[in-house]
Amino acid sequence: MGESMRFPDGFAWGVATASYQIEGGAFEGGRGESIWDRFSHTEGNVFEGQNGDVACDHFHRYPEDVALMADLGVTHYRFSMAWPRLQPDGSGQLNPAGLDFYSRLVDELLTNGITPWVTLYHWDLPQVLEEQGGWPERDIAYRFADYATKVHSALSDRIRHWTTLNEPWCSAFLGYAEGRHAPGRQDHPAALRAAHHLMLGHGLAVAEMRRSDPDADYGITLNLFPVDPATDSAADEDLARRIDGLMNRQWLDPLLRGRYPDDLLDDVRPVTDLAHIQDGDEKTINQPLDFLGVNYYFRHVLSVGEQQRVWQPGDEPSPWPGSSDMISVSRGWPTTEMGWEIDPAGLGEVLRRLQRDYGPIPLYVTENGMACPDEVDEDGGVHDADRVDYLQRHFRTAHRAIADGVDLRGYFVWSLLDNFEWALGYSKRFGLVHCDYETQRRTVKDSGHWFRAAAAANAVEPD
Ligand code: GBH
Repeated sequence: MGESMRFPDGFAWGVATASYQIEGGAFEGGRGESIWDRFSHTEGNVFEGQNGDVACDHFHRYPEDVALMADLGVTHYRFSMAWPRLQPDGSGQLNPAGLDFYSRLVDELLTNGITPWVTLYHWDLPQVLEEQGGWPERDIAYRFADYATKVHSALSDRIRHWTTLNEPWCSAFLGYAEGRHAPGRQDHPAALRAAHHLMLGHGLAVAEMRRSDPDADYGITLNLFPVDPATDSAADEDLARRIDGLMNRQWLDPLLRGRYPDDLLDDVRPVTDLAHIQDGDEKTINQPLDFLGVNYYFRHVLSVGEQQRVWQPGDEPSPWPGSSDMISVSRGWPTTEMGWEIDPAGLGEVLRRLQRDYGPIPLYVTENGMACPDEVDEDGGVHDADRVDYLQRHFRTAHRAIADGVDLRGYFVWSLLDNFEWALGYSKRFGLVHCDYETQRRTVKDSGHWFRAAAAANAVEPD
């Protein structure tokens, strides 16, 4: 074994979670209903009819969970706030009990020397706002900015890292196009409007938060993918361009260059007249950012299915407006339990591309991790060797990217705990820590012990 691969001083060794996936306490502290409550309580949407009513009961057990993080040597904790806990009716003054929960959590983190890294929106929209039209309606961008600004002014004395949105692609296209996520709508024009209003809400929120506190850090988290054509046929190459537009450039270009890509707008014109993009919106979206968060899981290798088919109402739901002919090709590589091919090199490609095409901007991996069928062993441990190997390989890739000059400042593993994996319920386990949902007992997995050693050394072993 060669010399260990050390990360730069101050590198953030983080773990990530999201409110609906871990909190539970769904009916406590005056919390309002979210679209995920409604969706998961509606039959047929989630694996075995499961929901986040209790989840990991983090709402009550947060001191134990913060102690676990401290024990693992976590330096930064990325978590999200449930909008309906803070604004049960989607507007107005903040709910004191909701605010109190997050305030206590933040104090607990700070007492343990862990930096809070907040996401304002990780998919749990107040149901009342969905009933007013949800993200496809322009007014919601202003509602989001109002919510963000109020939470920010209440907590920015202690929270210095603010992320507006997690993965707007999922909110817009799984929520409103494919319908596999809440609110479960299947309407391509609406999904494209949702995408724009998410971006607009981000821009409005960052502008207002920065005006009131210029010294804190503001950013956003995107799920980004390398997108490769399966063959060098012109049709596959064109498909890869279109999916790269929808998946990656739809967000990166307005955020960091102040303009939607022309080719993306051309691609979606058969589905929408684009009237929802008003003069000045792109400028609003193009706020200076202090960091960009990258969630990386796998690569898309794509081939055209049917000939250049444009989605029509009544067609099978696809999350790709204007590009419903896409087929994801398997290369036969080993996969995670999600069926995702394990491809650490793809992380390096995403990071280098950001640096090259959109930099300079400080980058953080805000999610990366692996689902495994973990069980507590007779010896009391959880022996997730595959996850240890997965994390090691991805961290090495990150280290090589830094050596090549990529400004990567930290890495948050998804996830601290096994949790509610959206439409897949509790059937997929991503945690460094195992959660027994009957007893709420937490057990640190081998990957958690690996993380502790790596964080303490600020280094990983080379291959
Ligand atoms: C990220 O989403 C999320 O930020 C995080 O909340 C999630 O737990 C994690 O990755 C792992 O998936 O619900 O049937 O569509 C990435 C997008 C969303 C894709 C959930 C897989 C599960 C299958 N993921 N989805 S389904």
